Amino acid sequence: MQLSRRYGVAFARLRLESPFYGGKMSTRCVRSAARFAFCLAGLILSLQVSVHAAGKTRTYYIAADEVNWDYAPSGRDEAMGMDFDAIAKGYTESGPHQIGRVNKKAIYREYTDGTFSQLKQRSPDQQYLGILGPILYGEVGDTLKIVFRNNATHPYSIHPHGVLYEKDSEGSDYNDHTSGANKEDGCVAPGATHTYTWQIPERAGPGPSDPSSLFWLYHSHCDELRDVASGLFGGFVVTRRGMALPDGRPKDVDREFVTIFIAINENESWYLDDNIRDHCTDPQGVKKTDFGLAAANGIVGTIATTGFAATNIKWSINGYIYGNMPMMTMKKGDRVRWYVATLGDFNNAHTPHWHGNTVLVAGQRTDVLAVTSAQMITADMVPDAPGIWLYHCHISDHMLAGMVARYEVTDK
Ligand SMILES: [Cu+2]
Repeated sequence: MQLSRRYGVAFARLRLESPFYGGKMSTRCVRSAARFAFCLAGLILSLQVSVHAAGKTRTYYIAADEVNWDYAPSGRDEAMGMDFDAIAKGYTESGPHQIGRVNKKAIYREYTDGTFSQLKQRSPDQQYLGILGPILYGEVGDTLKIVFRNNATHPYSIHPHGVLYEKDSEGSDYNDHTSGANKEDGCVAPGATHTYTWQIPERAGPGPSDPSSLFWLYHSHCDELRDVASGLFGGFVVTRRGMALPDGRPKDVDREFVTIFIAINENESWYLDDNIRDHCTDPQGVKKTDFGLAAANGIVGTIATTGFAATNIKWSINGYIYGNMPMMTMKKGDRVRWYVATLGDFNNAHTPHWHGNTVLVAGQRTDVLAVTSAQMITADMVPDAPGIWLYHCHISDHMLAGMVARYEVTDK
């Protein structure tokens, strides 16, 4: 409104002062010209608003599925290029009082349509996403519609960060004085389906110091601690208005990588007892509270001890430990965008570090980030150093416990 008025006044002034109009016009003429300009500017502005407000509705079909997740599918330490050492064996081998690298979990998986009969396959270059739910995309002005099917045996939900939602689309249940349909989003019963509607207004998009896109987490929030430990988390990218390709990805970026550094605490999982039963050879003898005192190599004071409960925390990136994440590859000179986050209990304060190349975060240069639970950071890299490089948590014992991946920069 204010803008329209300003345009109208400016237009009238232009005509008044313009020699083209002879420099002088009657007051009546000026008034009608101003009115015309005012209306025209108003019309243009309202047209723009309606075009923007329309946006796109992007529909995703996501289920919570129970799977057997393997934290280290190759069965060896790929980061070091060797067999597991004594410490790594604690996290990866099953035994009398060790579950090992395969754990029953619930994860978000994307399907092609509302029948939930066909999984949407991930391309080879997306395999590194591992345990994460599907990465969704939206541009400011869009709406995300999430059709959620709970195929699991516990009630779960999807709670998003950042976006605009009403009470039936929050994915969380607490004393908010709502009732009826507004309660159906928080704990979706096994076998049930719920549709969440998330709008992406300006305040969910990149701020003045952000690059053209940013990252938001989503996760189950029926019983937040246990649901996240069970494996239900993922995220979505929001691109600035006018900066998105048709599929929502930012147009000024060549490669994007989402990495969630997460100590997945299997002791907090809904499936702990299933995993003890299925993988420990002496399930009756398991002491669930045993955190141990020393590491397998005798070092005291780290988190990497031999206790049952300690070996049951998987210090992962996207659900992979000890370099088992499929290689993230990019070319020298690519415009690479990293979305980095963490989630979960008090174990989740991490310092992701790139060897070989540096990143820009909100205009500041670094090669180490600091993230604590549910923080989300966007970092831009233009790699100039070709090679295979370590990408790991810089907290030393997290690294010892397997929080290590690699990325590869190829020469053009
Ligand atoms: Cu860490």
